[in-house]
Amino acid sequence: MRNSLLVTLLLLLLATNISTAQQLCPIVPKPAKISFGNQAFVINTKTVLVASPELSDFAHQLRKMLVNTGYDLPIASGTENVILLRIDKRLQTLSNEGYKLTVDKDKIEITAAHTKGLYYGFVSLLQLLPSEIYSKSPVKGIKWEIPAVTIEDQPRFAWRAVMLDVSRQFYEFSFLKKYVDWMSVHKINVFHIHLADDQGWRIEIKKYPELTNKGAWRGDNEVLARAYGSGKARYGGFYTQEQLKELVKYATERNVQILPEIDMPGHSKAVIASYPQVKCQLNGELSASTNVYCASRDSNFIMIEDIIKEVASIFPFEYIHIGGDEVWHRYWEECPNCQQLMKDKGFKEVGNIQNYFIKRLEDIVSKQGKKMIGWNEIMEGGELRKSTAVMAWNSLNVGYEIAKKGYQVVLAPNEIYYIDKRQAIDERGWVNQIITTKDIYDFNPMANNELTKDELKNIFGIEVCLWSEKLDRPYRYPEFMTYPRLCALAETAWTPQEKRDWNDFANRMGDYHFSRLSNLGINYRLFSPTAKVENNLVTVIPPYKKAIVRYTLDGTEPSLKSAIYTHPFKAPNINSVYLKTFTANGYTSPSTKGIDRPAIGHWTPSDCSTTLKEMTFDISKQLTSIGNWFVEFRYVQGTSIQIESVKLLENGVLLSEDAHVGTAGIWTSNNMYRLPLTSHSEKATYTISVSFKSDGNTDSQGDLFLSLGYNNEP
Ligand code: TNX
Repeated sequence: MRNSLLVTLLLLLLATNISTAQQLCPIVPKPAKISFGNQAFVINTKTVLVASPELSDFAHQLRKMLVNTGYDLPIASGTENVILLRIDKRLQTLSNEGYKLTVDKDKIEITAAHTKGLYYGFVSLLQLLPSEIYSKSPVKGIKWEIPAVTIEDQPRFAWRAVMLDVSRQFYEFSFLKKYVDWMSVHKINVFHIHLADDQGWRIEIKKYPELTNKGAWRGDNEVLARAYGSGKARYGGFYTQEQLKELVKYATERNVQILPEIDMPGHSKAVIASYPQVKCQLNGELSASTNVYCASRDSNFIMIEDIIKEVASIFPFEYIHIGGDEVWHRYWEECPNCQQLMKDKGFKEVGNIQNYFIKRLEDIVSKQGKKMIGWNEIMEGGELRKSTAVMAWNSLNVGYEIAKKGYQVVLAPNEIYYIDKRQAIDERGWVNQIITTKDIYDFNPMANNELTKDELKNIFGIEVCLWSEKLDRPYRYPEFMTYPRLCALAETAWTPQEKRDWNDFANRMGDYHFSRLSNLGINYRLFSPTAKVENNLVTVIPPYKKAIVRYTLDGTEPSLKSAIYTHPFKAPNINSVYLKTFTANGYTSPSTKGIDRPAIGHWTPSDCSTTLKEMTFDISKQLTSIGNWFVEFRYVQGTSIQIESVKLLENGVLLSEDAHVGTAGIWTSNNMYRLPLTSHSEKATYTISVSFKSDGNTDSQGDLFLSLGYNNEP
């Protein structure tokens, strides 16, 4: 009896020891090295910040990051209950951004070769505290305890970035600051702002006031036409140079560099609308549609130089982004002056004009003491300076090819890192592709066997891009699109590949990080549940260990009143099982509507024709109740199809029809067809008849899905 008690005690002791050793790391992105000790440090009235005089300003800044503890930490000397900041040049081996952080009962010590590293040490320190440290204001009644740890940390990539397109939608200045705040929590260090595009010019340029007087606005009485939900009313805005300087200062304090982008020579409708002389000499429709600078006008380069000069004076970052993407060469082909330029310069193809233009931009940028970066199309038509960096967006392979050529590359491949794409099939997004947080997390940008180690070193950064065409609504959707996908990018960019593991990350998000995002006030997308179904038995897969999953069986949104999932259940209709994740404090994910719904049919190249064609599918098995049913066309590959109408028939008799033009392709629009069913008969045969044609090539392929409308509403 006594013996077994002893054994139990021993086992218990062992178990607690193991659990401290295996303690889940709370920090996102996960540090390169972390180990846990035993006795925690507690911030209290005795705590002081200790820093040498030259770090005094910096210490004051860090001190503010702890205001939520309610303790106004003095900067003083001391030996007990101290937070010590120290520069140690020997830590240069961890790069400027690396740091060491040790926490024990009496002392916290952060050391780094540079204040950038000290800052990141502090960012990690905050994530060892209760998540209320990120609240809007001081929180009472919390024990501000920091577990004993030893961390040695440094980033995997030098360039860890997010891009925000402020042209297609205009964001209030205050939003930019919040965006910076949030990214700095994740050790993201480059904020790329897409300041000029066809739909709006967003930066004050003193020498060319019309750029913002006119080019920042669209609507029915403006030089720019309405676009993407902006409507008839005047829509737009811009940032003054004062504001942008303030943003730079704000970002610098948070280790964030601002990369300004002025997209040229294409995507320049806003410039052309404000200063029409910059476009090519063209006639008719071409003249009206052009969004490309004329390459033959020398005064265009003078204007660009003036603009870049002002841009360079606002942003201290060593790079300026000049765009360079999607330039429609058609305009240069049709412009007599550009044709003359080709003859004069002995250019063989219009692509050489692109190279000529980009090289002149290189000269202009380097005259300001800056390096140039541009989208991968800047590589068209000839070589560039090796100091020029390339942002690869067309595909991952394009990025690798350019790195192979010896250029510095930032990978921003649209197929993985475009966070304007939807996160689930029934959410808003630019194209049909779904990119989840897991997709971003699971991708290793350095996994390429074709490149040598040295060539791979040319890939010095990774970046996600938030294009804004479809972000006009709902309110705060950009936050939902950015988080938590940016958390996944941050960990890819910071943490050594061998330390990355999706389950570990998902649990860390669930245990710690989602509540930080909540306290920061971010409208993030909580992970939705998934499920497996076998013979109507539903087994839910919670997205992380502590996830609370609630479900309904009747196609209604799960609420706090719905059943909590505990074990597999039988569902009469899989289509109307809805699942939703809830956090402990009631924040919810979007619902998973229906589980693993199989397609009700497909279209293949052999079904395609360039004239209208009918296809019929029997859906009696799936159409099990009354309600607003939707048929959705999901493109898989090939060219797109155009759908003209979808009919629902009962025993061959027409019940309802939705006739509207929809497209299913890489670009998808109006591809859902609504077919209300007001009475349902068990014995009837239900079929749908689809009328569609394909665009040009007949190699299109895709699937048809059936779903019951949300809450039975259209
Ligand atoms: C392509 S990415 C563009 C953008 C669009 C984006 C939409 C790039 C350099 N050009 O202008 O917003 O696709 O996903």
